[in-house]
Amino acid sequence: ATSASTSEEDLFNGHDEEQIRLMEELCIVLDNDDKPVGAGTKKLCHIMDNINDGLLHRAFSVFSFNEDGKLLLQQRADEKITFPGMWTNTCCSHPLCVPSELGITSTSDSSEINQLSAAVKGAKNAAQRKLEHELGIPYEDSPLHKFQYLTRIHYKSASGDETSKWGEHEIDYILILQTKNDITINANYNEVKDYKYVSAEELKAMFEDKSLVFTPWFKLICQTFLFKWWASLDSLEQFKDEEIHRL
Ligand code: DMA
Ligand code: MN
Repeated sequence: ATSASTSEEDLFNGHDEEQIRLMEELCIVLDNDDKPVGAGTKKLCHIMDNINDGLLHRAFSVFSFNEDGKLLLQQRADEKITFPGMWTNTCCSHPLCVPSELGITSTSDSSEINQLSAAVKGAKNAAQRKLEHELGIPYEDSPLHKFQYLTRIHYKSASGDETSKWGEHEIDYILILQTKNDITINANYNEVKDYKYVSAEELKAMFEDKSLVFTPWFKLICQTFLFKWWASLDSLEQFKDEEIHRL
């Protein structure tokens, strides 16, 4: 049978059933100023043709550090439809179109600052949910008050080369989580292939290893902000802003 280039069989050909199922999740579709304008399936939000037409959605990125100041990295599972097998920050995903993650404000306090703080709460709830789903980190090891929101990053990237059908186009909420050394980690191998704690020096050495591949958003954040944050984990407040950094 003939089919368009973005037919169902082409898009999901050879992919993992569980990861195909997760493509039904409802992401928060945004305008350029991070204002929610609707819902879109994870599938539609990550199709490069739609992204090239301007489709943008909300995301979060967690950077979790232990008491020794080491950062928890993960290597994405080969089952992931987007960016498989790549090394990246602790945990990334999307706040979903559910009340706890949408960041709904009442009309009486709809100032921009209140909208941002409601959206940050939604991102923290989503982050707690996904740390548990991907890495088996129990909620008691990631209490909501321990997440520190820093800023937002707007970026776009194809998953693989320019010909790839999948990609990302997000406004990404950056969350820092500082934990004890002995938190529980119980990886979900459908999500995560490997994980490890690294110092800044160890991460820089990993970047020199040509056999390792890193996600584009993690590379962008490393090139811009990460090492400044990392050097000041005790005084992160100075880096907090209400901006959307377009990378
Ligand atoms: C998407 O992460 C979010 C960012 C910031 C790239 P992901 O592909 O790991 O999402 P999920 O785990 O929901 O598949
Ligand atoms: Mn995304």
